[in-house]
Amino acid sequence: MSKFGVLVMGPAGSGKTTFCTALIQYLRNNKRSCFYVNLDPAAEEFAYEPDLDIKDLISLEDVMEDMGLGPNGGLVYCFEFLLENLDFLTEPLDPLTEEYLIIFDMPGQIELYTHIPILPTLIKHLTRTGALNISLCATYLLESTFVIDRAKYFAGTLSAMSAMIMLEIPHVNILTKMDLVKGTIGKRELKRFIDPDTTLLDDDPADGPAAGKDTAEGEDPASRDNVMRGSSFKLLNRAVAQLIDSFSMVSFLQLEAQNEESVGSVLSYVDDAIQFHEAQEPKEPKDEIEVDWEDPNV
Ligand SMILES: Nc1nc2c(ncn2[C@@H]2O[C@H](COP(=O)(O)OP(=O)(O)OP(=O)(O)O)[C@@H](O)[C@H]2O)c(=O)[nH]1
Ligand SMILES: [Mg+2]
Repeated sequence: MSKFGVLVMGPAGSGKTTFCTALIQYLRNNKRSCFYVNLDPAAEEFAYEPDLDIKDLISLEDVMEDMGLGPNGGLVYCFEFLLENLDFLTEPLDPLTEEYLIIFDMPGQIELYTHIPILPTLIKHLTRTGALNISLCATYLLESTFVIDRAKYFAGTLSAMSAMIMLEIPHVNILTKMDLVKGTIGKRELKRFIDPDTTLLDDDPADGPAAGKDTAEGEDPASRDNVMRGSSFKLLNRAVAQLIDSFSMVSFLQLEAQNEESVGSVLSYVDDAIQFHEAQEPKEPKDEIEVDWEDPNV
């Protein structure tokens, strides 16, 4: 029996929990079953109560207090604890049938997706044949408001690519909160963000006349403004953009969480990536008509 799931990742505040809520609502409206797993040990508020919540295993607040750790160290501790107690996931997920979409709502600490090998270990457990055998699609969410700050946009895109390379499972990148930028950016311009275009750095509206120039005499080279418009910062951004370009792996879907059509469209990409529909049992036709072949009127 196969199982299906979607892992919702992305930086803090990128709209992960809102996307999970919108997905659950959409699945319910379309008579599909889902199982909501919260893996953010600091999350408090939910529109839909999780079916499984990491806070029932371990709470970030307790860890920070008892171990004297900060929020990031505390989070890493919580995930290491989860990896030592995988039955917490296995037992409730094991009985789920192929009709369910299991939604994993992840925390927003970016280091979890970039350089700590905790997630690959967790994903191996979720997807391995013989263990839970979940056909899993990763989604990586990035705020569309990043398009205003191109350096930030490329940094975010690099983190999405890093997660893609590290996790090695089907992966969909999503620009969220599209309603916030819709009226402010033209279609052609938006396309350059959907398929990252390195030339975005050549015509950055944030560049003033001083951009790319080294610090003038008497100015503090370490001040934030000088660093951000200095030639080294430009070169760094260009290198990041070229790295993204040379892999040509990243492109984005667009999401407006309050728009049902938009949520349905993102879900169809996820369904395709995990081949959800191919695994479903054909449903019995509802109104089967009995035909009496002996009847001369038929
Ligand atoms: N306008 C708009 N706001 C959104 C959308 N999606 C999320 N938001 C808002 O963005 C903020 C953060 O959303 P969350 O869903 O909590 O983000 P998150 O990624 O789960 O945050 P963390 O779990 O703290 O990392 C909230 O105030 C949401 O209401 C959207 O599509 N449009
Ligand atoms: Mg959240």
